Amino acid sequence: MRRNTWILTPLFVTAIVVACGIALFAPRVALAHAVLVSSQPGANSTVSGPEVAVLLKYSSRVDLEHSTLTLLDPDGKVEKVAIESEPSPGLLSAKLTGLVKGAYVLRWQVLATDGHITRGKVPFQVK
Ligand SMILES: [Cu+2]
Repeated sequence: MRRNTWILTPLFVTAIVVACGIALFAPRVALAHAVLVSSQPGANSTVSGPEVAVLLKYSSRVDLEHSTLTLLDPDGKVEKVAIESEPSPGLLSAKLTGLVKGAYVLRWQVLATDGHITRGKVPFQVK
């Protein structure tokens, strides 16, 4: 019995340290890279053209110089969209102009301050 206790104790301590390490560290890693929290236009929403203001809110600050927006129009043409500004950390603004009726996909790629690139898309309709 006593010998078993001596063998198990270091393992048990190691297990606790590892579990705590995961519990403390994992959420920080998950929060550090930029995840899209909300968008305007909203995903799968319908908006009025021909001008649409874009606001993309991320979970962390992003590097504007290494972040890109592109727009896929109803004809299948892809166009680069200029990011206008970052009104607050992690919030990107842009303006879409000359939109016609149809289905669009706004694609985003951002570089977060932790060095991770995330990307995604926001499909929307113009009525
Ligand atoms: Cu990250």
